[in-house]
Amino acid sequence: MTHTQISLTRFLIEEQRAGRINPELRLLVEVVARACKRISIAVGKGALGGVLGDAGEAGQASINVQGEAQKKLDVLSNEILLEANAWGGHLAGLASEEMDHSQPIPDVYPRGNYLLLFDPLDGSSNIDVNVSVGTIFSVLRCPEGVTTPDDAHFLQPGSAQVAAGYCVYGPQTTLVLTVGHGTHAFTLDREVGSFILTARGMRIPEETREFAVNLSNQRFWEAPMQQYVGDLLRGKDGPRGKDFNMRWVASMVADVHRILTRGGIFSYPLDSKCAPKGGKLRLLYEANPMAFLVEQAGGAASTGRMRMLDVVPSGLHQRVPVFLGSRAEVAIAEDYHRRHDAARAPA
Ligand code: P6P
Repeated sequence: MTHTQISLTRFLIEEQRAGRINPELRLLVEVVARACKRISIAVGKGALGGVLGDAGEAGQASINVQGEAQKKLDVLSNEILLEANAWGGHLAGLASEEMDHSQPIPDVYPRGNYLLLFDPLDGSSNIDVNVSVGTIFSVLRCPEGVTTPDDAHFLQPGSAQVAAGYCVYGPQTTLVLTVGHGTHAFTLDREVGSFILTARGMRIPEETREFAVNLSNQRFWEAPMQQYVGDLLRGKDGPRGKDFNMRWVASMVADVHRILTRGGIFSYPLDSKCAPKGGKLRLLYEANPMAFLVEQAGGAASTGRMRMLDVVPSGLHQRVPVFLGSRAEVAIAEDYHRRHDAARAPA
């Protein structure tokens, strides 16, 4: 690390010195970052580490609360985050995509003022084919006077988050973080073992020519989504008057990182398959942290019909439709939904 490089530790100390975070939140972020380094090492070993493939014994798949087959790395990543966060005294409780219910910090350790929620390894279906995956996390305050938090205490709107971030395990291992004062990226220097500040104050371009959606679901989408994407595909011959490019990694962390870096719009909308569950992506530990990061970078995040960070959660594993990215493009997607709903509203 050269003298001009700023480590995550120095960045957090300077945020604390500026009064933007307190020592407990600084410790929380450092602990999560250290856990992400361990996950990065495990992910990077792949087949050599015996960590690929599905979890479970003797051919019996291990199914999580989402009804999804767990990968070995899903389970390992979850265990790494649980162990790393148990003893520090910064958390009162935590919740994970991989656990049915939230967990208070064990009685043997002191409890702190924060709640941590995470998807320990998002996009895990990509692991076995060596495509980028990532860890997503969200930090809330534990409600005043609550010493043993339960699921209900985690049901806070995304606007209540005090910090959020993800770590993308790709060609680089990069931690992207907000504590409510901009969105910043830190790239792991594997030789030193430190995250180094490589982008301070990321900004998403207002406009874009790039959209990210799983087009194979097109026939299942709601009408406004079909029309919105249909107009994107018509390009300069259609009402948008310009051609668009498409990307779909099927790993939210990788798609969002691209959008934070060069703009775009990401969408996992309602479709007739996932609508009964409310959507595909989870509100508390996928959509909300990504929405916080994106808004802090000048972008927008929405369900298609309302600001994501205003959604009042009704369940720990609640799912929502997601539109996020370049602010002007998200507004256009919302307008397709608004016009559709208005045309069908009772006179
Ligand atoms: P599909 C990964 O499983 C995930 O939760 C997100 O990371 C990703 O954006 C989405 O699901 C991919 O879904 O239906 O394209 O496989």
